[in-house]
Amino acid sequence: MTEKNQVPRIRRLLIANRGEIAVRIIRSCRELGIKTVAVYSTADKDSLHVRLADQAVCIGPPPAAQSYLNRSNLIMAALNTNCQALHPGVGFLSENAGFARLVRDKGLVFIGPDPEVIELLGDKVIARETAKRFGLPPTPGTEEAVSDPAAAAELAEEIGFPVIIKAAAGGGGKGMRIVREKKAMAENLALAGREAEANFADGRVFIERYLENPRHVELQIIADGSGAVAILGERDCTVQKNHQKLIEESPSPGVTGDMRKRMAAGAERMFRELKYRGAGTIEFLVEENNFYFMEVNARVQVEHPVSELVSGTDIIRQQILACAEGRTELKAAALHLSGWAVECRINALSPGSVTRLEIPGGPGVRFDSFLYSGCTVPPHYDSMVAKLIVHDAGREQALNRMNRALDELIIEGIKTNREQQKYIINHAIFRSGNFGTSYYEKIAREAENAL
Ligand code: MV4
Repeated sequence: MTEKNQVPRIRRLLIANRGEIAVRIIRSCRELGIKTVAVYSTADKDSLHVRLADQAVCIGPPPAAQSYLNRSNLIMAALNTNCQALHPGVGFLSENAGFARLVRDKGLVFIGPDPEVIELLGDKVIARETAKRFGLPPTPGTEEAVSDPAAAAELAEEIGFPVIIKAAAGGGGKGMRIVREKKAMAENLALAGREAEANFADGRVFIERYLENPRHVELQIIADGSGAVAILGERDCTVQKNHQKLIEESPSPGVTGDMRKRMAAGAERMFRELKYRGAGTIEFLVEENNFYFMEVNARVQVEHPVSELVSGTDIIRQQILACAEGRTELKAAALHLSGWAVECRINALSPGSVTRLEIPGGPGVRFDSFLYSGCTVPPHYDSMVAKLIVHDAGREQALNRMNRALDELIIEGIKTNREQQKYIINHAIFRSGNFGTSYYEKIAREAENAL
C-alpha cells in the first residue's frame, strides 16, 4: 500500500556516505517510504547510520580510498541489494562527474544533477563565464586559464594588485596563492600550477582580484530539472578556519534586500537555463554592497539545516523528489522565509570513545549527529561529529539560544571545540554582525589564549 507521499519509482536507495549526513538522508528516506542501504568501512561497523538503515553492506577497510571512494564496491553494493538510486551525500564522490556517469550507466538514479552539469560547474573558469551571462558577476579577473608568467603579470596589473591565483578544477581554498606585487607573479603562478596538478590532476589556474576581507554568502537552490527553481534564502559562512566552515547562519547579516533580489534573480535564471536538477548552492564573496560569483556546489551541503529551519523545508526530501521524479513539493512563489537560524559545527579534537553524551533540546534546537553514548569516533575521516542548529525570531535571540544549547551540550570521552564555539558566538565582533573572512584569524589567537 503506497503512502500518499511515497516516491513509487525509488523503493530502495543506497547512501554512499557515512556519519551525520548518512543519518540525515536515512531520516528523509524513511518519511518518503524508501528503504535504505548503508555502506560502511570496518571502522564504522557499529555506526549509527548502519543501525538506522534497513540494510548495511561492508565496502572495505578504513582508508576512504579503499571504501567510501571505492566506486566499484559502492556500485556493486547498490546493484546487489536491488537499489534503484544512490545518494552521494557530501564530500567523497558527491561532485565527481565520472562517478555520477557510472551510476547512471549502471541504471541507477544519481541523487544529484546530470554528470554534464557537474562537469560544467566543476570547471571554475567555465562556471565564472556562465554565471556572468546570468547577471552574477565574478570577481574581476581573467576569462581564461593563464600559464605564461609575463602575460599573467600584465593581466594582474590590469585587474589591480593584490590578486589571487586559483585552480580551475579546484575549490575549498586548495592551491590558492595571493600575489601582492608584479615581481612575485612568476614564482606563485608556477607553485599554484603545480599544486593544482597535484591536487586536482588539472594544472590550469586563473587570476582574480583579491578581496581582503569579504563575507562568504551562498544561496540554497532546489530545482526540479524542468525549469522550476526555488531559492531558499542565503547562508553566511564567513567564519572559517583553514577553509573549513565553523559557523553558518541564515539570513546573512551582510546582505541587503536589494542585493538578495539581484542574487536570487541571477541564480534562478542560471539554474533554469542549465536545467539543473536537485539541490545546489551558489557561493558568493560579498564586500560592502557588491557581490561576486565564486563557485557552485552541485550537491547538498553540510550546512543545509539553517536553510531548512528558516524555510520550513526538508531539503534532502525535495532533492530526492527532484532527482527521482522531476518534481518537488515547493511552490517558489509560496516560499516564506522566517526567523534566524545558526549552526555550530562540533568537531572532535581527538578520536576516541564517547563515554557520556547529553543532547540539548527545547524550542528551536536541533542536533544532527551520528554520536551515541559509547560510540567510537574513528581517526580516519572528517573531524565533524555533530551540528548544533538553533532557530529563533531574530539574530540576537538565536545566538542567545545557541549559547544556552552549547551550555547544555555534554560530550565526554573525546575533546571537542564546544568552548571555542561559545567564545566565537559571544564575541562582540561576531555579535555585531560586522566581520569578514579575516575575522577568524583575528579572534582565533584570542580564543586560544582565553581557553
Ligand atoms: C577569495 C578570497 C578573496 N578574494 N577570492 C576561500 C576558499 C574558497 N571558497 C575561496 N576562498 C576565498 N576566495 C577572492 N577573489 C578569499 C577567500 C577566502 C575565504 C572566503 C570565504 C570565507 C573564508 C575565507 C577564508 C580565506 C580565504
